[in-house]
Amino acid sequence: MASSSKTFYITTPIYYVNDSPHIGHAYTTLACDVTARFKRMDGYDVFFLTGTDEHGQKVEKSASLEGLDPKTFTDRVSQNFRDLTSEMNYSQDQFIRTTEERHQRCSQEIWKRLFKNGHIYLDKYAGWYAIRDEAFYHEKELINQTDGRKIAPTGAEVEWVEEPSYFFALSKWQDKLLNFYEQNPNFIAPKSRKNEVISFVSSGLRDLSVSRTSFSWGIPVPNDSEHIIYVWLDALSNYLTATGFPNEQDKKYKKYWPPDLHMVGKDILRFHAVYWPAFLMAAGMEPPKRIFAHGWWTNEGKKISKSLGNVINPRELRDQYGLDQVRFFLLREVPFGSDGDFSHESIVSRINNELANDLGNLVQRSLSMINRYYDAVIPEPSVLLDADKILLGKAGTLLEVNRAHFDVQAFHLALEAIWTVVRSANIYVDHQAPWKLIKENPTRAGTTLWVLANTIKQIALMLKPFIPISADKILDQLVVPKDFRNFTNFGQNHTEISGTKIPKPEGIFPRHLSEKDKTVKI
Ligand code: ME8
Repeated sequence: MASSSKTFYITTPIYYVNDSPHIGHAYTTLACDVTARFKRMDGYDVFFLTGTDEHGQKVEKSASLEGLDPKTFTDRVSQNFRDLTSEMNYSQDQFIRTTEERHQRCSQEIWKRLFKNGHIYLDKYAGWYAIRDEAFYHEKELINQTDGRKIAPTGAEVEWVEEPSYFFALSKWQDKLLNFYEQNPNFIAPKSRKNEVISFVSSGLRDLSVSRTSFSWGIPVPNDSEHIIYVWLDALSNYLTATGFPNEQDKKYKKYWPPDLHMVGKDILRFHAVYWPAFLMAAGMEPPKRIFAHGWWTNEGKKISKSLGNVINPRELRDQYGLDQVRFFLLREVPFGSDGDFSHESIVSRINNELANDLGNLVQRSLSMINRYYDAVIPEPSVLLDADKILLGKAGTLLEVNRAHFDVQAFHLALEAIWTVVRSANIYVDHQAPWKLIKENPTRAGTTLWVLANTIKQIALMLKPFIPISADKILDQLVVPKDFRNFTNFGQNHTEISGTKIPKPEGIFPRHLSEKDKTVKI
């Protein structure tokens, strides 16, 4: 596609390499991938970034538990996250690692700017720290356990830390942040999360410890090698590193900064919506445009955790159900932003009812009729009746409708909008009954099959960001040229499809036998 003046910079969190990727990581990156693909098809010049967060005490500890030095350990685990990107068919433009040299330069430059602008001072930290969250907690935030232990509100263990530390003067940013949220009402989404952030900031901000001295796996503080930069300041700056910063002449930096969307889970919203804009404003830089904090997946009603042994490996899920089936399920099942529960029963039901029955049957029966009655050539339309116009109209407006849904990350609504058309198309087939018309009124039968071919094409185009491989198979069956698989002229060129000779249709979404079905069979 020609180069575009519309740019879109989207990021995933960079994942800690203390552990293997699981469904939660796959979910966030999937949401970004679907957005990046949608925007590209819609003519945007997209920069989609993902990667790994490799410094800090948590990673250092995991490496030592494995008996490895942190570098060897992070090389290995980071590769698992990189592998996930191909296993899940993500289309990132860059995969960043915080152990790269360019990132050290970027992170240190931000530090220098904060220091030069008078926002960092040296003091001593004495307080609680949760290694699992890599976060400092105030005594009053902690929950007392019956056994006398204290835990963070996230459930993480905390430990008492006392060490020399540099501080970022976050307390000075309270009013500026509140003002920023007011001026930029779409900065934090969904709304409930935005309210949480505003109430957190309104209740008063304490200065933030931004360096550590009790371990060494991190980026050295410029001019004080006793300290390493706090892992969250290090990690957040990855979004700048990837654009070529500190080279402000870098084409990427000029083109893409500030990011259009940081996609995160609700657990790390505070870091992105409070600390990050404060760091950036203090360094004299533009904050991102939007942070979306999505909800949390549980597994069959239980929190996903290694200790419970119920971690869902995305690769295994893909092998069991199919890649696009998993991609579809994750964004279809749960309103994006809310928490969701994974269950085998629900994925099987989505696959069978919606992919195999609704969509699969629509494609299969429509194309089979073209194959059988029209020698596999998509027929010419004749006069369009109301029913034809209504269906084509519904399909043709999908782009406008879904642009609006994508603008607010309502992926579930985008899929629902597509499914409304899929269901309408199935009702149309049943009502029009082309298999009867072919005997009574062949011209009319041809028109209905042409309407269906067009509708299926629009459906497949709209589904392409979500289920790229399957949507391409549908578009292959309609012989839509690769160059036309985007949103240019969406819903307009209805007639160009007639006269196309199509291949013999093949099923795309096999039904999946549920455990119940399997039991019945035996
Ligand atoms: O927090 N449900 O990395 P992390 C949904 N390195 N999403 C989940 C999930 C679940 N059960 N579990 C994890 C970090 N996630 C930092 C980020 S960014 C500058 C630094 C997803 O490996 C979700 O996106 O702990 C969450 O925010 C992220 O993984 C946390 O990944």
